[in-house]
Amino acid sequence: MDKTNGDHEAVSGRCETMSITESSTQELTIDRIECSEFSDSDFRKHYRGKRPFILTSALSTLSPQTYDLDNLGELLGDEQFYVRIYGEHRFNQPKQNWDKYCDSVSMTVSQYSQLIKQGKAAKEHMYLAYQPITNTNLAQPIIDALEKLPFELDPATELNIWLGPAGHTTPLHWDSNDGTLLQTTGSKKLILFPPSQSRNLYPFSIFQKTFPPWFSQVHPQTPDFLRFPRLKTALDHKLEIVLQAQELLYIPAFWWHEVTSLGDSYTCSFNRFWHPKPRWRSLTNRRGVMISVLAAMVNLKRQISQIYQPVNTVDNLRKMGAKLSHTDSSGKHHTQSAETRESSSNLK
Ligand SMILES: O=C(O)CCC(=O)C(=O)O
Repeated sequence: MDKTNGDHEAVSGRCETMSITESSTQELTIDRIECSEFSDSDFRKHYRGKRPFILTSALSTLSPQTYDLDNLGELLGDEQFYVRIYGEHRFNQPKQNWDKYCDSVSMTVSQYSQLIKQGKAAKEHMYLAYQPITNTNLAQPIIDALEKLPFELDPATELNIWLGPAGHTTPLHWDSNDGTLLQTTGSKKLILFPPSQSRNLYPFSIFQKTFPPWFSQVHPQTPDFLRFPRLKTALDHKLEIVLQAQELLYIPAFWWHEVTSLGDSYTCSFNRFWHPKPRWRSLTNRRGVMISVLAAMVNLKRQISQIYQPVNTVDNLRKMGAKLSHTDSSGKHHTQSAETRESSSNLK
């Protein structure tokens, strides 16, 4: 994702502002605004498509106990979810050396919660990421909270859950729709850059097979200026915030973001994407448009499903009683027990 850093006027008088100095002349900020003091006209005038902001008290109708690991396991029952497995060593290497984005496995939330509690999810960087929950009994209170927001949004995707151990980082990327990230448990550090910095963040090439082209090659928390000299300029435009429980972050389409779960336990968030409005805003990002066109031309969708295609490389998945899954060339998902998969395939 990437976006334009729009005008920078703060909504006067009622925002606590977190600011970071940009190039000593211009100040970039992410406003923290109390939900009851925000309006649709504030949204359209100052933020929509222009800059991120945090709404506090937006999720006060949600009970924190609901998102307790045991309770989530009970609420979601036998439902299977994909869990990404990045593995112990991927994050210690430059992204150019990754052989693939991640492996994945499907399991219930109860099974995954055990892995979090035992520390295995943290050790293996396992993340139950971007899984739709719209059809579960977890969804309605969150959808109700989103419907009560004091500004208008046009849904582009389902409601998704992001559940994972503290310490995990979702690599720097952008999305082509506006996003809202709702934090229900724990806190997350977000590093954001405006779309204007895309070139200085070295996006992966459209032809590269490991990462989709909306991911950056850089690690902003451990910068390699020899390899990526323009990153120095991007860092002058960096925004960094900590999203606390019960807060909601609005991320305009095409804004770069890297997300790290903080604390020493686990975090639970939900997100939903929204069509950029007015609709022509999607066309204002040259790279976004180019990627859409190329995607259509080279059937990028198929490439991506291959990138995420689960492969059994983790021996102890079998011990976890996990189910492995894969996507065939027609896009259909297949799931079988780790035991079966291991004996019927030569994948390591
Ligand atoms: O919470 C995360 O790990 C990533 C969330 C994200 O990328 C998003 O909401 O757009």
